[in-house]
Order: sequence, then C-alpha cells, then structure tokens
Amino acid sequence: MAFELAPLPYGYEALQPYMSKETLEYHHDKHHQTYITTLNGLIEGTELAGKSLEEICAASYGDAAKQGIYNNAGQAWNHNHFWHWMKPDGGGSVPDELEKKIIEDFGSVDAMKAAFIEAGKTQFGSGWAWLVMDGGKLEVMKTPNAVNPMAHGKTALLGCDVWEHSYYIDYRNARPKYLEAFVNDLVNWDYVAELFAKAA
Ligand code: MN3
Repeated sequence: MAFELAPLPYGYEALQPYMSKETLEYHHDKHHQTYITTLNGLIEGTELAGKSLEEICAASYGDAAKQGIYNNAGQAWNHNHFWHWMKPDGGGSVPDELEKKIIEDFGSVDAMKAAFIEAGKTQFGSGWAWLVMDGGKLEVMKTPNAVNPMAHGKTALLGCDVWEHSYYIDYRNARPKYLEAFVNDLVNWDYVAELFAKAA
C-alpha cells in the first residue's frame, strides 16, 4: 500500500502572518508530496513496501545503497509531524508537566528556546532543529538534510524545518527571524506535550 499525503491540519491561511499561504502551498503540496511520491516509487516491489516510515528509516539509514530511500522516508516522516508541530495562535505557555521537565533539564523555558533557535541557526545548509528525549533527559540537537533523531536512538518531541523552502518566501535569508517566529508564535505545545507523555 502506497503512502499518501495527509491534508494540512488547518487552512493554508491559518498560520499567517508567521507562515504564508504561498509557503504552505509549496511546502506541503509540492515538497512534502514529492518526498512521498518519490519514496513510493523507490520502494515499490521491494522488501520495504508495506513497512511503516519508522521501519523504512531504520532499514535504510547509513546504507549508501538506500540513501535515496532514507532521504525521502525521513523527510516524509519529518513533515508529517512538522504540520502538527505548528498551529494557528501557537506559541504561548508550555503545558505543566513538560514545562517542569524543561526547567529541570535546561534551567528555564527561555533557555531551551534559545538553545533550539541556536541549533537551527547553526545548522549549516539544509536540515532540522530538534527538541528530543534521550534516556529520560531532554536535549536540543540539529541534523543535516533528512536525518531524524530516531537515527541516533532519540525521540523527537519538536522539530523545525530549516531548509530554505520553509522560510525563504516569508523571511528571505533571515533564518533566525523564522526560528524566533516558529518558537514564539507557531509551536503547538499541546502536540509536543503529547509526544513527551508517550516518551516519558
Ligand atoms: Mn521541508
């Protein structure tokens, strides 16, 4: 059974002014769709057909012969979550249990946000900034291209796409401004807290 692109969980204009309709149309309808279409073509008729994205990522990471499969499966998974990591009127306060854990591991919510923004700013070229759970501890990390924290045995709680296609229409080259808007005005903390509860 081939993978299919799920619709956005909100309207194309719902994240304005922080992320435009044009960005979502290109990013969801073109980029995300292409990862899924390409992945379907690459796994058709192979032993990976019918496996979950998580299984395909695990089976292809680090295998030079399966690099294309990993890139597209990783990006399909990352974007499936990315749309849910944002919401209209996002940002705001972090749910209690997660906030407590953030303060325990980072000192404050602001310190965690600053570390997350710094990770995104310093990811050279395309990639992702992440808040992850690793052995019961929260940490911030960055990855290149399609790489997902699962590849490093960590659980992603929040990820921000820092590929230029995610911000160039709205912010041009100002990646730090995009990251600040993501953290302060777009993040769906309820979804992050849901993933945290599952991981804890
Ligand atoms: Mn993207």
